[in-house]
Amino acid sequence: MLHPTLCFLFVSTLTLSAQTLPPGHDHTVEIPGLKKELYAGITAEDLLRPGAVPSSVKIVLVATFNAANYGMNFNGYSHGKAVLTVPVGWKVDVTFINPSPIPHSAIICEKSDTKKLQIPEPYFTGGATPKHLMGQTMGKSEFSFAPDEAGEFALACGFPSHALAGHWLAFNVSAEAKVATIQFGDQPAKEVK
Ligand SMILES: [Cu+2]
Repeated sequence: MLHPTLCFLFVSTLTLSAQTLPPGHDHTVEIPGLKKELYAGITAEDLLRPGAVPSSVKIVLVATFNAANYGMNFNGYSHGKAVLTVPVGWKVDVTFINPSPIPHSAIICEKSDTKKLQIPEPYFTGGATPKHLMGQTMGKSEFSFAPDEAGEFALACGFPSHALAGHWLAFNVSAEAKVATIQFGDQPAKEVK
């Protein structure tokens, strides 16, 4: 396993070299070595779907979905630019997929935790992929949690420094909401059905 400091240096180097590219270039570059069959047919809309039973949702998070944010995205979104909202007490089933050879993971944390270099524990019990600090490459895992507290949270990559680099989506747990909604970028939030 790479030492966390080395990982951070590696990411910093990646970011620095990417910054020298012309604007917009990062969205067109192919990330090399992706195992594409792992996420064939999955779209951004699969970020949030109704669950199999009432009062539940199904989330599919694909890390390195495309080259946005140098691959540090979920289904193409980073820096909290997709906002998932679920009513408090609902059950959340997450499928995490990382088709790339660069390790990533997923963890539910407080929104403010995305400013930390490391996120040690999920905020809600069960809310992380196995060994989220080490991450996973070219694979898939599942986890579930039941948020019993309203607030502003994030579904973040738990690999050291990635959340800090923008590898996270906003996840709101609402005491007022009666349905689950998703908001992509500047578009209005819409109910998932
Ligand atoms: Cu990551």
